[in-house]
Amino acid sequence: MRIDVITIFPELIESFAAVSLIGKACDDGLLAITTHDPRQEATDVHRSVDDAPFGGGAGMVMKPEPLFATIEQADCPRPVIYLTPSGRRFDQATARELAAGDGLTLICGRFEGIDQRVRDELVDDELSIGDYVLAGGEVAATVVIEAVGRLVPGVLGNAASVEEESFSHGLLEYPHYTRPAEFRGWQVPDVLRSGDHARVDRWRHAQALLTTARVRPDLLAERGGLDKSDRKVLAEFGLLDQLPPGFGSDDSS
Ligand code: JF5
Repeated sequence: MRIDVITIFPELIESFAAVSLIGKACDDGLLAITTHDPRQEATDVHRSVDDAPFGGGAGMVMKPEPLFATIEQADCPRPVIYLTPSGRRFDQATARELAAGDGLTLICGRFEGIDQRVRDELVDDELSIGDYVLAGGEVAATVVIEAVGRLVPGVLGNAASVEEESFSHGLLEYPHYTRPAEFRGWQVPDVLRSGDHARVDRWRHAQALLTTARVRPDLLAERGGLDKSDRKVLAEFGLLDQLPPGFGSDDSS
């Protein structure tokens, strides 16, 4: 899979892409991450990539010529994606769709953003990693690279963990424990040490349901709320009364 990144801070993306899981995937030939600096395409003596906005107002806007020149000259892979708080929310479903393709290009904006003609004529999709404003799109690009890259076949050692993980089944993760069984007096739950694998699976499912109900009730609603078997497994571990208001089985509202 080829991922090209248009950025005036290529070293930010390159340092990220050189290490850890993504660095290994690049070394193994599974991922090819290439940066393109639009400043290299700027034609004026100052190598300007930004200019004042037409119509006035605060801040600067990234000029269209260096961005068009960069993308056309590098023959960047599609889809071309602009990272912006105005985009549609990037999520695991989008990561899966992108990982199923053979490449993508990420445009990192700086200043107030990029000239609208780049968005109209060059960009295929606009993605946001969340409802906050960054100083530039580079950190958002690293988020997309990691979420997509780890789904490319061969990048993760253990394919089972991809299938099992959070969001694949629309629930948040259950609690994880490792040795020691007692740490500073805090015990690992007995059920995890019982050797009863079916009961362990039910406990984990009950914990995932409870955490999701408390932290992300919207995810549980999307999944269709709690059904009869969900309530049964919560009851098995005495967790029904820990559900937040609105999920209680004795809810009279
Ligand atoms: C950016 C103008 C792009 O801030 C972001 C961002 C937030 N969520 N997803 C992306 O991107 C950088 C800032 C200002 C355009």
